[in-house]
Amino acid sequence: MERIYIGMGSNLADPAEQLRSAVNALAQLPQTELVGVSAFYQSDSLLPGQPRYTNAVAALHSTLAPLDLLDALQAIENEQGRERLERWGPRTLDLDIVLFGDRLIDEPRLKVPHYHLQERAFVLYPLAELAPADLRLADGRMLSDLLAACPFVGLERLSQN
Ligand code: PH2
Ligand code: MG
Ligand code: MG
Repeated sequence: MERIYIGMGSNLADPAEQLRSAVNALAQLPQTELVGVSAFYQSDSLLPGQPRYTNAVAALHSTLAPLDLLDALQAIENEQGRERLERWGPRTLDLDIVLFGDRLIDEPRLKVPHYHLQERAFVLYPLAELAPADLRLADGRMLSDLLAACPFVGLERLSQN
């Protein structure tokens, strides 16, 4: 069993409902147990001119191999109407593998830890709700250091999922 953190995001078609549906789908993945979901957070899109995002992080225990999990996440994205028109385009659902146990993965389809983790408050703060305070990433960085370097700015933590 490995502990895996999934970053979830949506900025189309009722984002909070998209995340709730995604959580249900994650809970039904084979060889996988859903062990936690952070609060939902809203923030402006990194790309201007798009609707605001709702983001959260889910924690899983799974024996799926990383690329099998990636396939399963993409199937959930597609199921929820994800259209891949442009890189960083608005999306009904984005499911990213942020951390996968203590693995460093560098494959054409999958880089873990997630490339932009350190600059994305909308991933780091929900992650910090679920991860141990002293979490060390597979590349040696401490989650606490990434948080300290990434201010809680522009994030709105919603009181209800
Ligand atoms: N995802 C992007 C681009 N911009 N902005 C926010 N606030 N949240 C996201 O999840 C996000 C984004 C591409 O993955
Ligand atoms: Mg993403
Ligand atoms: Mg993605």
